[in-house]
Amino acid sequence: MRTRTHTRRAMSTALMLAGALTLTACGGFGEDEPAADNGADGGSETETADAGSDGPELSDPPAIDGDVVSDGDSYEIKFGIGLAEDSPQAMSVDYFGEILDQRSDGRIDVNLFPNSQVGDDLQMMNALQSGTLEMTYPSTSPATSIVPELQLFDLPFLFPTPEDADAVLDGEIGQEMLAAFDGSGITGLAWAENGYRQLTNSQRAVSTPEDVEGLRVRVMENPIQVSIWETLGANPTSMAFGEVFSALEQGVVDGQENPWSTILTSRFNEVQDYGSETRHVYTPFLILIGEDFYEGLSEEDQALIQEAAIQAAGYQRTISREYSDYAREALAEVGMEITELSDEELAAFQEAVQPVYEQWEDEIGAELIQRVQDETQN
Ligand code: KDG
Repeated sequence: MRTRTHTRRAMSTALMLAGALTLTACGGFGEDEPAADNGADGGSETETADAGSDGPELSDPPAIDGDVVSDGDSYEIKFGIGLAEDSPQAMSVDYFGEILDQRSDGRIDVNLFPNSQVGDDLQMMNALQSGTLEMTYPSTSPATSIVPELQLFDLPFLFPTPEDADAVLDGEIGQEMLAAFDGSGITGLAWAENGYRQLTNSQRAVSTPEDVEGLRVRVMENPIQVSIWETLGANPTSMAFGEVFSALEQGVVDGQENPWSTILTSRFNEVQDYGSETRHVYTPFLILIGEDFYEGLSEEDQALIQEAAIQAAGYQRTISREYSDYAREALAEVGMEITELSDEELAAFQEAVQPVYEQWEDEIGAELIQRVQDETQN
């Protein structure tokens, strides 16, 4: 059961960042979306779900232990994310900030900027490279423009279970992928979980690939995501996450695909009537830090930040899976018609997207794909 956390949501600093970053419209929500919860001093207390509320019952974060590094400079880490302040992604950043606050003896202050406030995923990664933002937490899909090897994770139905994903992300392949950021201006610190993606739309219940024909589907800014939905007969449009809510609301697209917890915390159910449990792609999250910023820190602080990122990522995967079950039920309760696929219907989707493997195998690497399939079939 999560407890009250003190998290700085500094809107005032976001305005200062405006000059340095290209601000997108407040991401992911309609006009009436409340601004990020922040106080006059940028500080705020965030009430998170507890057993008494009708929110999800989530595991508490692990107790914070480890050496305290008191010696060193005091500084701020501005941490931008695309999702809402009540998402598992944001909760894990809160925990990351608590670890650093305690273990740096108050020297390191983490400021969370949720809802694509300081840019979309691509803009936030560019801000890490230019030094105007210190950390961000994107899906792998938009990061393929910086590290093409990450395209592996865009392949449909790659991980049959979350444990299969854990084995790859926490093994050699995951470490190789994080190391592939070296020299890009960004340092990869840890792997978290966006999760299994589900299709939603405003037109009809979807249980077969034929039902997808002609649907205008928003996809992440990534060519394999476009290929998947073109192969299924849809009409895909690449778009930054922060623009999705208004595009759905205005009917620019019929549907989108994201994990249940993102669909709920981004309030897509307000503009989407149908959900289908397709689980068509498992998307990891990356915890990233600006390379120059990180290399400029003491070795002790680098180690502290790396440890905190790994701990926060592990906690995020736990609550991501807990939250997913809750979000699916909550979406049904607020009226979304959710279609579960039978084994035969799921097999039909898996067969229908098989050409995506043939189309992208040469670019991603047949050997790498085989390494993952060997890992997941054991
Ligand atoms: O911060 C992560 C989000 O911006 C984004 O990656 C979520 O899966 C996502 C999407 O559909 O863009």
